[in-house]
Amino acid sequence: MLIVGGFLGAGKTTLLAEAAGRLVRQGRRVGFITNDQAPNLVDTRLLATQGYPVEEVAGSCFCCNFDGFTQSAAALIDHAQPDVIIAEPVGSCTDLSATILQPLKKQYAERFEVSPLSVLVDPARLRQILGKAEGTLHPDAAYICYQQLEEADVVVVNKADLLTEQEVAELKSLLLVHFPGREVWFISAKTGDGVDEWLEAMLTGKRGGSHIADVDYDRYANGEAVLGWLNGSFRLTAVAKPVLWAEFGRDFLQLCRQECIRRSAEIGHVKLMIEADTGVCLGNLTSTGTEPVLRNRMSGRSTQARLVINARVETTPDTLENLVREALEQVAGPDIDVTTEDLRVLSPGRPTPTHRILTVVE
Ligand SMILES: Nc1nc2c(ncn2[C@@H]2O[C@H](COP(=O)(O)OP(=O)(O)OP(=O)(O)O)[C@@H](O)[C@H]2O)c(=O)[nH]1
Ligand SMILES: [Mg+2]
Repeated sequence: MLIVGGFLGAGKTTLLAEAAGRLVRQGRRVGFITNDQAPNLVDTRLLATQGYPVEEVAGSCFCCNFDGFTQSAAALIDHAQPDVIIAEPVGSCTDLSATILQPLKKQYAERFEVSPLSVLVDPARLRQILGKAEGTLHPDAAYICYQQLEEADVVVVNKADLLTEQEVAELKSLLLVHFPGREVWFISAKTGDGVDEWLEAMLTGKRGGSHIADVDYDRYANGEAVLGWLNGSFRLTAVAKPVLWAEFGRDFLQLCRQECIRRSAEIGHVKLMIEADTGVCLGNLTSTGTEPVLRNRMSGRSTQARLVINARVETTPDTLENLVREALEQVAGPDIDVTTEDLRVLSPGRPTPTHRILTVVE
């Protein structure tokens, strides 16, 4: 059981899809458990379209629905017999060691070997939460990101392709001061650098959950509550002429970014997936300070597509809904018809874990 945490947009799904590909090439079977506060998850669609068996715990995080988590694992074992189960918790979740890893070791020692808890972090966010760059996240959201690293067995600084050697050295020494005793990796899920070595180290049989953070649940709850949450699924139909959906996705994310900047609403993650008979397109926006990133695997224009949007932004759910609807309307214009299939907006409730074990289970 390989659980990989880390803040919104740190690159968990990108890394885990990359890791799964490597395991499959080695002849190992892999299954995923994804997690969100609401259905229609880009990550689930993304992994499922790559052919992996995926179970989704939707409607609450793993820690508040431990039984849902273990039932998903049991379902995966039943229908896919995985050698490795990879689980990605919600990016705003922390205290996983006390609420997931320790209970797994205590109650399911016979069933699962629990790998070290890896926590991914984006280098730009890391600088912010360690006070080395101006912070745009709400202090309580930054607190969650810090606590995630505090409870990690293994700190994984992802997106190392964006760092110079000097920056790597600086971040390494900062991590040593803030999180002594944690194994630290610098990898790039994008280029694959360090992924094999990290993966091998996680699957050697070393047990996870050697640290438990002293999490202040008031700050944790507030750090989640400042985020508006939107999951939506839409049908897109070009009424005039066929469309390059990647351009549509990029324009939509650009508009979202501009609107968030105008409203001083920091972005946790706005991601989208567009599926058409010409292929798939993915788009991500991980802060107001960065440009959207599009990964286009479509072969040309088409007239019909399905769009899934997951947005986590520091604003109220109502404002987020208006922002997304207005951006969609503007990008679609008169030439594209947008039909909403499903739309959920919420603000995460106070986390109330099923179990919370505050001593390390040996
Ligand atoms: N430059 C760079 N970008 C990366 C790397 N890994 C991931 N990304 C990008 O980071 C963005 C977020 O990636 P995801 O894998 O969706 O992040 P996540 O942690 O799963 O996000 P949530 O599920 O929302 O918590 C995407 O635009 C990725 O392409 C990396 O190693 N280098
Ligand atoms: Mg993800």
